[in-house]
Amino acid sequence: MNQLVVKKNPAHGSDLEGISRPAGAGLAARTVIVSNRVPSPTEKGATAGGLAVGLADAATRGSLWFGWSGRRAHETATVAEITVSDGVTYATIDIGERDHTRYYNGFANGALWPLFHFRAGLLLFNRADYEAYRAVNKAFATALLPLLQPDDLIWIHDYQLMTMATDLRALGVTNRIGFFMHIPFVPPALLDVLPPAADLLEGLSACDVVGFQTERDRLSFLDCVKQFLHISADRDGVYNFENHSVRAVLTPIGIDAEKFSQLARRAEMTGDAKRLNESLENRALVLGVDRLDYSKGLPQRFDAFGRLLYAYPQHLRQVNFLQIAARSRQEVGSYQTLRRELDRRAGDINGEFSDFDWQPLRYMTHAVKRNAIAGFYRRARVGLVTPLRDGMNLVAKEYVAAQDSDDPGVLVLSRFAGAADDLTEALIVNPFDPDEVAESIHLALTMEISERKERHVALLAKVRHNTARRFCETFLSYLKEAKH
Ligand code: GDG
Repeated sequence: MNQLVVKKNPAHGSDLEGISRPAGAGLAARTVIVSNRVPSPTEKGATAGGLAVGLADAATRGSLWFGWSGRRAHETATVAEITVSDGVTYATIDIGERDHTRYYNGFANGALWPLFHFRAGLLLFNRADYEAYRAVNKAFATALLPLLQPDDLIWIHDYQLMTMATDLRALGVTNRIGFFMHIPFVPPALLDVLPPAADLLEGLSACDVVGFQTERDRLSFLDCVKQFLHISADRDGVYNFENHSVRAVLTPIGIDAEKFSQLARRAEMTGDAKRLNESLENRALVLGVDRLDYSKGLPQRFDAFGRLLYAYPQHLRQVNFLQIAARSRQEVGSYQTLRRELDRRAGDINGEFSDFDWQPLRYMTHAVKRNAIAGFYRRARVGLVTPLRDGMNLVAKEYVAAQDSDDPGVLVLSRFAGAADDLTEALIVNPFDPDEVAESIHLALTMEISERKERHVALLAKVRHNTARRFCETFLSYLKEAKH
């Protein structure tokens, strides 16, 4: 890997231009990706999280990726540090300890995340948190400003940065700005409970293009614009806000399916996947892979597995359920509560059904390497993806891509994951109904190979078609087309 580190950003233009736009890159507009976390150029794929997976293809040579360094400092910085790796420029700022607590743990993950996953009961709002959120969004805009070139396409990602475009416009930025929402969008009745609802919608409306995972999300957003900003969009989702035109588009995210299939084939009988296989001793594997997050429906999933063992005792000793639940956002109280809840339910199930030489449920809270996960998916007869609400859910797509086409496993998928709009040949379930989920796991475990293959062919075609590359190209082409 060719990596160059430049401490602190140089003045506007200057030598940064030379680094970030390699010779031969031509006159095509540069893509500037902005996201809360920037993947480490040296540890690609090491962390659990869908955003980096979906965006890997957008960070082509010559592009700039801007965001938080992952470090907490005394104060939030407004000058970025630059690293160049494989032709991509990474620019990051440190966030102040106090700002981080309020912006990230407070407003973003304590208010926006629960609300946008339809869990108004978990929402914790306070004004100081929102002020810190605004301040960090502004710091992002201020630090990005000197790095911008006139024809850059700025692409902001996700719920942590909903007001950044307002700040960029206030600083005089006239570039095209796009925003992609990785998580669901809520209907007006839910957004209404959030005091700065209109502010957030204005932040998104300062962009030229706003993208969503599903048509339901896109329409909810337009309904909110109508209700809170009193602006109606035309049939193409285009509306006028402060003398410019905004377009709400549907651009579902995907994965690099070919690459992931290869990874799974290679990983299948090596290293960790081999160890897992040996430990299973020919038993069927039911697998869940999620960040440890209440949106993923893990307690309900554990219950459903318990119901399976109770209602279909033929699976006793014949099946193992492995749940990888990589810890995340551990400083937020609701995540600590979830962890305790899962510990308890896992203990209940194993206490009830284990034998001296068989334990039905394996549950781990540390992250596993990406290639090991790919091998695990391939070994699993059932992929259990049952979020209560999810923007897309890339695990569902990875599971499909990882299967052996001659002997594929079966995907059990929540109807409340964005992925269910497309992956209709999965066994679609309501995750709030553990009996239905148990029935579907049973169906998956006993399904004839002909039906498994038929479903898998259809699913794989979709996962291969709607790739991460297609997502990036489609979004950026909307942004390039935007009237300006
Ligand atoms: C957000 C939205 C949307 C999981 N555990 C480990 C690990 N993972 C990887 C998976 C997958 C990714 O993390 C999870 O992606 P998801 O899409 O399922 O979920 P979120 O992280 O919540 O992502 C979501 C996504 O953004 C993209 O727009 O689909 O709806 O919530 O790639 O494989 N990776 C490693 N170790 C783990 O233990 N290495």
